Amino acid sequence: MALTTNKAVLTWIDEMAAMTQPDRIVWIDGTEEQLEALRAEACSTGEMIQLNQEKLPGCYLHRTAVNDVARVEDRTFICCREKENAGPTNNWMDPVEMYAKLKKLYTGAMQGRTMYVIPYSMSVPGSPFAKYGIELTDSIYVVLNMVIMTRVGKKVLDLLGDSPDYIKGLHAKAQLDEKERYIVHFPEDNTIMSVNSGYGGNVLLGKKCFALRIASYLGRNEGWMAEHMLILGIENPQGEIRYLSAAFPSACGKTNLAMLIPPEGYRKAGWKVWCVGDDIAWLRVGQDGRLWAVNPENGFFGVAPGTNEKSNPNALSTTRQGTIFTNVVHNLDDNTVWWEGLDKNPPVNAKDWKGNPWNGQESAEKGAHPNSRFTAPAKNCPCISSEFENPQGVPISAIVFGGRRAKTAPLVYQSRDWKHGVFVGSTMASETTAAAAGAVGVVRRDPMAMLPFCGYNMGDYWQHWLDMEGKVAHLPKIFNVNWFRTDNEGHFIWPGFGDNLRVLEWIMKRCFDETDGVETPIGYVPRVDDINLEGTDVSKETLAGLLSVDQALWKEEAAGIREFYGKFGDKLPAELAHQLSVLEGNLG
Ligand code: OXD
Ligand code: MN
Repeated sequence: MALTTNKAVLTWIDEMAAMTQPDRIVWIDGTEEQLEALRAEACSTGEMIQLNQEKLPGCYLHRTAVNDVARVEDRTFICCREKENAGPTNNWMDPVEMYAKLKKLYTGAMQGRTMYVIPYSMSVPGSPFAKYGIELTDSIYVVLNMVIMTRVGKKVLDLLGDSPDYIKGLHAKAQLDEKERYIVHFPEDNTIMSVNSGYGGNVLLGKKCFALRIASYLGRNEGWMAEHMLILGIENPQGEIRYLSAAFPSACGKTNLAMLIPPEGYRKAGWKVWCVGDDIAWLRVGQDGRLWAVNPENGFFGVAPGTNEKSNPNALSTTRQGTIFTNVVHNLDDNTVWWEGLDKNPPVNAKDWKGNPWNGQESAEKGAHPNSRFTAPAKNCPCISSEFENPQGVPISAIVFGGRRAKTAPLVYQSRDWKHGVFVGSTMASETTAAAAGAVGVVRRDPMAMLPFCGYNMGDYWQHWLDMEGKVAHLPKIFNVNWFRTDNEGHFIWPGFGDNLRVLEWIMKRCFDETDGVETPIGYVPRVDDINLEGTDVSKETLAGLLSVDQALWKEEAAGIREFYGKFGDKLPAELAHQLSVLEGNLG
């Protein structure tokens, strides 16, 4: 039974059903009874495995196909009418051609299957930030993940009413054929189409596809921003909470930073860190002229390997109930899960992420896929912010960019002003990781960590960032951090994790004019005495090294930026070309 009388919705679903030819159509109303029945069905077919309900209540395990374990950037398209509007960093195809190609792949793709209709909201339904979507999928796994990651149910359709203003998403697993796998966005049609994949980032259409690619396009047209950013609140001993948002390329420890536990000395003094979001921020200008942010998601789709009691106890405890694990190790002895970096006791009697027998004490092969994931409800997180559901969001004082740079970038520096900050964000670079398919360990530029997620020409996106300056009366200050500088043996110099709060403390003080900075050719760095090192093994000399700016390396960096900017031709904002010349000038 359809849960709405909205003509635009019903007509679209009829068309999609005529093409994909499912045996039945099921509307997801969001009730627990319906979800429980779906979980049981998924377990009966082997699509999911129910885990030990005493140790992990409400938790399940899923394995994807072995050829389908990560986002596929080379199969991801932005299909707007003009190629130029997708820009040099996106794959593009003419929409007419792409629709025709997809039609062939979707025709009959749901025969013998059920089409689930998932009405969902990104952000709190009914809030000023909220945007609605409907995802059609033939995967129960997708339904159950979307229920964790977004706000799903009939209420969304009630709020949508008769409006045609929603994002259409169609997902079909088809044959999981990697050569015919497409993740396609039609920003001008509010449409997302995903076929031949079952992996989260490609199929949970509310996340990267909607909340970043489509939303970034909407944000530009409507005067707001959709960013690949965590949001956190830092509470000082006086009980004042200040918020920042931070962009890092995939798998740079964003979830860890978002759930940071202060070092002991800080905890004792009364510092607390509150997580508002770990991956995506939507930012709007508030009535008070500040920039306000919400996390449009409702859960965390985090990388499992490396998550442990030390690196991220909050994330670990978040995954202890109501969580779906994907591609981790299944411990057959007690029907729980394990992954590399969880602890030093890999199970002996287990199955690896492919479902093959695996003995963690003996096997040379990894048991969990490096990009194995947990999908966990945000409300489980011990440090979830009391403002998580605030429909107005939180006011942002600092925007932080970062990446993995072994040598070039100092531990932290502050941009001179907004324009320079946009330049800093546009030149971000990092090493690739396992979150995206392809080579690991290669340095690539990833402006604002949005390279794979910007739904339009990146040059126009930078201009949009620059234009925000005129819209926000009280602009956040912009910083860059690098937790990953290494010594000559390749060891990380900065302890990272909770100790990153020492750097965030400086950042917040700068935002409130409570401390000074030292000017360098690339921006302001802290005075060595202004980063609290008490309780660390880091000496002042080491810190001085971490804060140093190597002119020769930065000349190389500037040359790299010039080359990168060259790709954007006329779309490169003049202001950014100017900022690059200023940097070159400063370097002498
Ligand atoms: C992710 C990513 O969040 O790849 O999954 O950025
Ligand atoms: Mn991400």
